[in-house]
Amino acid sequence: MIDVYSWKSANGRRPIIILEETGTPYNLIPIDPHGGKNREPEYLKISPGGKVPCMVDPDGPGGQPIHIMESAAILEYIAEKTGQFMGSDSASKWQVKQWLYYLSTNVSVSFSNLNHARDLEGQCRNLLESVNNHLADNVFFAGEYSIADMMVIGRFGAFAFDFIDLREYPHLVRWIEMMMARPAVQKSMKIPIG
Ligand SMILES: N[C@@H](CCC(=O)N[C@@H](CS)C(=O)NCC(=O)O)C(=O)O
Repeated sequence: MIDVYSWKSANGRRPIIILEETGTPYNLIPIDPHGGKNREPEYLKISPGGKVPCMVDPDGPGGQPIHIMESAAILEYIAEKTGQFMGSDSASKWQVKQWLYYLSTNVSVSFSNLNHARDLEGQCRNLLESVNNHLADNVFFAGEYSIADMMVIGRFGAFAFDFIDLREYPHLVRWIEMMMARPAVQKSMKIPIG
C-alpha cells in the first residue's frame, strides 16, 4: 500500500485528494513540517528537499518501490498509475500539464511566499541547502542529465543576489560549472533575445 507522508496544509492535502478521488488505498503518516522529523536523514532519503508531502509506493514501475516528493509530481504519478484525471487524449493531457505547472509554480509559490514574506531569504537559503545536499550525492538532479537540470540552470547560472554567497554551497557550484560547460547551455545563454 502507498505510504503518504503529509500534513494539514494546502500542499499536504493534494496527494490525499487524488488518492481519495481514485479510490487508491493509502497509509497516511502525519509529518509536522515544523517538527524537525522532515530534516532527519531517513526522511531525506524519501524527500530530499525535506518537505511535506512525499510518498512511497512499494509497487512502483516494474514492480519496484519508488519514492516521490513534490505534490505536483505525486498528482501526476497517481493520475498516471490509475489512468485518471490526466485528460482523455494527448492534447488535453498537455492542457492539464500546462495548468498543473502554472498553478504549482506561479500561483502556489507566490501565495506560499506571501505566508513567508518576512523570511523569504531564510526560505531561499533552506532551498539552497537542500539542493546542495542533494547534489553532494548526485551528479545531476535526477539520475542522468534531464529536463530537471534545464529547469533551473538559468536561475542558478545567472545568480545575482550579492547577499547570498554561493560558495557556501560547493556542490551546487560544481553542478553550475558542469552545466555552464555544456555547449548547448552556453549557446542558449549567449543568444541575444530581444
Ligand atoms: N512545492 C512543494 C511545497 C511543499 C512545502 O513547502 N511544504 C511545506 C509544508 S506545507 C514544508 O514542508 N515546509 C517545511 C520546510 O520547508 O522545511 C510541494 O508542492 O510539495
